[in-house]
Amino acid sequence: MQLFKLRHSISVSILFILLLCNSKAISQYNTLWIPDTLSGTTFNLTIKDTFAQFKKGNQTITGAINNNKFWGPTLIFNQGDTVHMSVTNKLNDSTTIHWHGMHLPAVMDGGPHQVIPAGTTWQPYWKVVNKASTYWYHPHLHNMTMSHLTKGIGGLIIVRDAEEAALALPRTYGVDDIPLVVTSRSFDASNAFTMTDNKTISEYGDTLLTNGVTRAQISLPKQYVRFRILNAEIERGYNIGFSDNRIFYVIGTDGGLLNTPVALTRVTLMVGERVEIMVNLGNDAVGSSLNLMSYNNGLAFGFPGAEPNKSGLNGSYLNNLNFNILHINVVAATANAITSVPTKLANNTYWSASDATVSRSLTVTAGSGVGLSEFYFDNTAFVYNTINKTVILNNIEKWTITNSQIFTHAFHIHDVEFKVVARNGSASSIYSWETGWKDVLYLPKGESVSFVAKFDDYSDSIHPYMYHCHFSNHEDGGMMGQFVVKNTSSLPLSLLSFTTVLADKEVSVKWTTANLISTKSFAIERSADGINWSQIGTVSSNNSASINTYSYTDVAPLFGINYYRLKMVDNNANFTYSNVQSVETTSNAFQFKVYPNPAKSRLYFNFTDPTYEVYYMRVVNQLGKTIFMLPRPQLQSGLDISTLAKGTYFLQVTDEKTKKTVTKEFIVN
Ligand SMILES: [Cu+2]
Repeated sequence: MQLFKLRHSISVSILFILLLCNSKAISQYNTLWIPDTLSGTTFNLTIKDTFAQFKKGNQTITGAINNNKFWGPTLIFNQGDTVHMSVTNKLNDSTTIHWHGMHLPAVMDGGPHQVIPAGTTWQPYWKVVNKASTYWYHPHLHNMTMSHLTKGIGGLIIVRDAEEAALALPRTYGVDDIPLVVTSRSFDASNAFTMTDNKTISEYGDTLLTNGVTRAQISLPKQYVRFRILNAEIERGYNIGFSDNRIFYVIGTDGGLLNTPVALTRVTLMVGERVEIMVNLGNDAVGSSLNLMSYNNGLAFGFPGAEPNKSGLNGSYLNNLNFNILHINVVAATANAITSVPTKLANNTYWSASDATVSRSLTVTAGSGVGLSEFYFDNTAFVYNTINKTVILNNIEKWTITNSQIFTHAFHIHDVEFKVVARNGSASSIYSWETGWKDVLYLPKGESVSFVAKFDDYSDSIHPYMYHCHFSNHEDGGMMGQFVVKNTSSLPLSLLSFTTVLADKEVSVKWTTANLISTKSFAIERSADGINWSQIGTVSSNNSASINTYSYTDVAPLFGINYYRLKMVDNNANFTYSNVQSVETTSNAFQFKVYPNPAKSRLYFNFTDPTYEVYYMRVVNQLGKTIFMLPRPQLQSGLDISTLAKGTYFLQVTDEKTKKTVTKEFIVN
């Protein structure tokens, strides 16, 4: 009995000690959050304000996508698919979502010009032509980028393709293929994120967040594992390695797999850059642990985050420190574990400096010093309506960016993946890990870096692409420029207007051209999805320079959205496409007139079908602000608009049956 009691009390004590150890482990590390994934070809993203518990006490106001508390889902794209995005902005601010690294038309790019006003949905789409790699999406509204990124808005994109799928690589998301989004934040006394906008607070956070988790840990199997690491910082650079200095293998960079893996013990990762690495845990004992670290201690001034000061201007607790990114606990191997790194990964053929037919240079210069304007390109701050460069479609260009300023930058260009061809003029000086496709480059102080890219597939003389420093404080401060890709082989041709006329499905297509001396004919093409096109008719030009407006009437086969474009064929059988426009055909039941227009106090509705009921109605002002939201409105005695100020408004009327929305303009006088 005594013995039993003693044993019992010992076992209770051991249990108590175990619990203590366990609770210590819990308090020391938090489980790494693995973002949920969305796949397929239709992606719904809702950007919203929310809150997350990072610290004891108050929750922190954050921004996130869908049901997350910070950051967003990982989008899985398959090369060759056409992806349709539906991005709803439920913030109180306008924002944009840029598809970082994606090769797509400029109007789909989500740069500063593709504004998504609060309360609206933006629906870009494109065919995925990028190689398998890790990309990301993030806000890009000029002057708001740092603010919206700081909130936590963004997400990863994983592109898969046949070349990558054929390799024996770790590919089980969250098990042996781990996404790591590294950034840092500072918190004020009430646990709100603090952010630089007056240069008194650091751009560098004091607290590291790995996938939005402080002191993150993960259990990983005893085998080769893959990390897809994104530097999602505002400004800090990382010098990544493992706590026992073990070798790891870089298998991919921003725009795809390397041709062969590169063995390293450290890799630099600037803001916006991604790196895919493989590391062997096969020789680690189950139950052992190690850390993925950033070795920022002792780095020379100029590397972002190497500053010695822990507070004040550019100060941060993490500055010039070696710090943990992820605590790794080794557990048993999985079935079908990957036990080696392929010796051959990809068959990329890269551009070399001699392929370029155009050379450009950009120089990092000092900014005005006012506010965030610390640095510019070529002494010129970003101006929303100024196109800084014009690139001719299909040009292969060499760009050299020279940084003779006192600080490092991260240069990013939209539209293309490029090949770094020289550092300080020397091809042999490029880093071993940057031999593959890139869209961000590390631009240390006092260096120049050259890259070569081909600007193919997409031209648009109106909508520009951006190039900028990816430090969002520098970018917001004006360290950004924009370029258009122009197709000079085609004559200007644009679709003017579309109207549904007469019957339900009758569409009038009108277009205009510059003088069409050499043009023979136009083919009119229609598509139900904007992707697959068929010719529906032709119109011949009379070759008269004086007539440049044409029209064609089509009867669409379906109610709903129809897409139209023109194919212009010249006398040499060269052809070019116009811009694409859409027109919505609606059922008769949904046809209605609004009167009087202009109106003063009451607006009346005349539906073709008098028994028709509206599902939802919104009245929106010219700035896109919703004034009235009217679910299933009773409209027999009209709509009271007496509270509206004089001006132009839009009625957005949603059909009960199809849930499609028609917008009509009206004026209050
Ligand atoms: Cu910069």
